Amino acid sequence: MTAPVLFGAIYSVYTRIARLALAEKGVAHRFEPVDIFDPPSVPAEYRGLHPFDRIPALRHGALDLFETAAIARYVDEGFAGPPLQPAAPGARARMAQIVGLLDAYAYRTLVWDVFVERVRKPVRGEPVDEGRIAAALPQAARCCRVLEGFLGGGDWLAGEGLGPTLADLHAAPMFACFRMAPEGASMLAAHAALDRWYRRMAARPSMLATPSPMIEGASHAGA
Ligand SMILES: N[C@@H](CCC(=O)N[C@@H](CS)C(=O)NCC(=O)O)C(=O)O
Repeated sequence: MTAPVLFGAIYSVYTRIARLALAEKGVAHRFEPVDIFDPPSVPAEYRGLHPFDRIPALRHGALDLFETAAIARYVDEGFAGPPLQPAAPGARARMAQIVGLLDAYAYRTLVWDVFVERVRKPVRGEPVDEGRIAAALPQAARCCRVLEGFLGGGDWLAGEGLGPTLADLHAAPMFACFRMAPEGASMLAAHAALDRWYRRMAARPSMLATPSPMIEGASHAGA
């Protein structure tokens, strides 16, 4: 079968999660840029791949997939390389729980309410909604507290006995954004184990190989 094709944007948090899974597994693939925040540039073919107009999506032979958690799971289960999910049902379910809570409770808060408001809007010359940031911080703190609890003194969110799992790969791009805001950096510093976890993740070759232009400071409208 031909190599998988990942459609997405290098500035995108969710695309980065999929790229991390591909990199951690060492899967050769093609990257097809789709700038979802510039609708006229999005190829018609892509609209057929993702019925909700988001990125990323993955094509592998006859299989088309959207939703990052599903893509990352397929990358782990469909290819050789180090396992990114615990084998034991309980540990695997806990990993899926962390991925779910990141999607449901962390992404919008950490990325849109804090990072985009505090870091991206000034770059774009847009007014910052201080109320939105202030309202998000308790939820951000709750995310930090819960995730730190899952670390439980270990190195990874759900991977005792393994290296990082899909939970770590899901979380790291969100925290890469969050910590760019002073509020995020100080909140991470106040959660020492989570801060150490982030530094551990940030040093991985997969993270170093998938830098986000937004985090390096280049201007872009999206998140
Ligand atoms: N549930 C989707 C979320 C993907 C998502 O929200 N991607 C963002 C970029 S990081 C996007 O496409 N945003 C476009 C928009 O909000 O219009 C997944 O897990 O893949």
